[in-house]
Amino acid sequence: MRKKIVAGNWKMNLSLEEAQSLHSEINDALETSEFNCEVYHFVPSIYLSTLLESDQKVNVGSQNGYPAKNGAFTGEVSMSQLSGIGTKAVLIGHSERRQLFNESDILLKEKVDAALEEDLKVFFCCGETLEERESGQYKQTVIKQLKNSLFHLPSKEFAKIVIAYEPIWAIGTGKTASPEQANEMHKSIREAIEHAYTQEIAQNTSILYGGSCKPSNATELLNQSDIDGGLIGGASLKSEDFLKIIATYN
Ligand code: 3PY
Repeated sequence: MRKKIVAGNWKMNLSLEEAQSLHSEINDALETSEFNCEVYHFVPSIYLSTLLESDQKVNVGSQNGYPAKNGAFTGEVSMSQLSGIGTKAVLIGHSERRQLFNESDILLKEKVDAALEEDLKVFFCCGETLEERESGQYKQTVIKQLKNSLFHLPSKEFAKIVIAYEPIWAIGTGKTASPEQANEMHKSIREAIEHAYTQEIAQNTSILYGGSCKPSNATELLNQSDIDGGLIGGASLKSEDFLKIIATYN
């Protein structure tokens, strides 16, 4: 049985005080309620150490990491530094990293390898632009991202990956993929995994949906047959909204 996962991507938001209080509100609420999924907060890296100290029900992960262990890479934080302070997981390939920071499939492949070497749980993001969706090339685009950065992994390593499908046209735009559009892509991703690996691995891989997922659309999206959870942007910044989304899996 694959795991259900609800993960908040805070992006570059919140003061330290706000971050601490949001993290502990979610932890406290989960202490006393039933929930049937793993929960993650992907936080700005300067808050990792502080939040890792109170890492209880909510796992704390980084939004990025650099593949080299150390060296002259001003401003970067390495996967080995992340794991050295107890970070559990890392987001790799979010569309904002691909688009705003020109991260290529080759760099993302190096990041995946470095993160796995450090035993970090990899949440690998993929997704197509509006242009690619409208041209009908959306499945090919996403499968190519997986082939280029993930499918070189041996089965044992690939089995540790969580995939997050985030159509770029649904990020920060208020637009959401319909449950059918999202599930169709998730099915294609699962088929591609089966093709590259085995049916068992494909069936065990958690594939999350991301892109303007909020309480009002979470129930329908997250209950689709091939959707195993959500990577939540704006709605993860409000404890009430994030808890409602987590409650989808009660
Ligand atoms: C969004 O929902 O906007 C996201 O980018 C989640 O990662």
